[in-house]
Amino acid sequence: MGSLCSKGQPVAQEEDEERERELTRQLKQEDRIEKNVYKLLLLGSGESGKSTIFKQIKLLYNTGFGVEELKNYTPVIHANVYQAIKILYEGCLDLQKKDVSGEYTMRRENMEHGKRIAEIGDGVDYHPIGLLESDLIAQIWSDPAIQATYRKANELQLPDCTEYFLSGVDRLAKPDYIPTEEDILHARVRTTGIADVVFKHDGHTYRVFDVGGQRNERRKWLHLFDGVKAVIFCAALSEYDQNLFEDEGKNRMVETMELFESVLRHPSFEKTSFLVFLNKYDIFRKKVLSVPLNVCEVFRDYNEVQGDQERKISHALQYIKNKFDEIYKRNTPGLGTQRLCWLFETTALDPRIMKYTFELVDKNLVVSSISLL
Ligand SMILES: Nc1nc2c(ncn2[C@@H]2O[C@H](COP(=O)(O)OP(=O)(O)OP(=O)(O)O)[C@@H](O)[C@H]2O)c(=O)[nH]1
Ligand SMILES: [Mg+2]
Repeated sequence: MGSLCSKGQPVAQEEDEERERELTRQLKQEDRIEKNVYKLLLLGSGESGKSTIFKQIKLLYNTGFGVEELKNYTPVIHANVYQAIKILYEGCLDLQKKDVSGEYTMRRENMEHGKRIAEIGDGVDYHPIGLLESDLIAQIWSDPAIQATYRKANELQLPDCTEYFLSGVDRLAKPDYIPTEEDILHARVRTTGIADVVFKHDGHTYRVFDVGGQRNERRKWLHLFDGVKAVIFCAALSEYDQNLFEDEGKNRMVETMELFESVLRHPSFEKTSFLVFLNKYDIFRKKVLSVPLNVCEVFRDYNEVQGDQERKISHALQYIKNKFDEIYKRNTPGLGTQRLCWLFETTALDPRIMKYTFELVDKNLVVSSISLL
């Protein structure tokens, strides 16, 4: 699947490098002209939510999505559904092999439906989900063995949009289906290029760049490192019990913290402020009540606090915030004189939370421009 560029158009892989070169040329020119534009970079590892935040910016402060752009997302959403059901089906078959309890034994008809849907999803050409497919998918999804497999989602590289799309698959299969803004925020497309959007807020002009976060994408980031006002570093709070898509032996939170450290140390960012978006707070709130933080190797010293759910959640969140703060301080010589860092817990899917967060970002950046002069 290709990436989405600033105008929301798919970009073929082979066009990437030429576009990168062109973008670098353009940026060099524009940097000279755009002295009054705040340049912000969205950085972070894969699936941390950068593109979702980018989409929220387009929705809140830019032109949003026209009907044609919304429609362009239908194949992406259908592909997300095929991918999710295939991962669940194959994951369930694997679990069944090692299981004697019968928990992972699908109903016989769903074994056949699963095979059929996985084959359709593997096809080279786009096969829209029609009423027939949606019926089969809904049956597979409701199978108790598939639901049991879903509870092991952290081991399966399942996209976070799985439940949202699979539990309402009949809606996506209607012939007159047009994706909603909420659908688009949930849709998962791995970014493979660079995208940008310009917007004005409170008298300031911002230019925000979105990049791909998986390892093989990160070499492209360097093109953007000059003249950056602030880095929005995204880290998914919920990834502490998951391993990387591109390296199944590496914990995602460990990777994110190492990445944060290396970005902080980059000489281009000596005077660049950092806005750390601790994202997927909605998933984290539920997860942390059943999966202890100390399953993650960098959180081994975490001791859960006693008390009600809210207390447990806020205690765990504060612990992670402290970890990021420590990394920032450890890698910032002359603390408070050259750059600043703010931490926010975010849910990129929620427009209200994002609007509130962007207001704070705006205020902090303006204040820091004055105080760091
Ligand atoms: N529940 C939940 N899902 C989120 C949140 N933020 C992002 N997602 C979902 O997580 C998936 C990945 O998000 P992306 O925005 O594509 O991640 P990315 O950082 O751009 O990933 P790369 O392009 O690979 O670097 C999408 O399906 C999003 O809808 C969040 O706060 N909560
Ligand atoms: Mg992305």
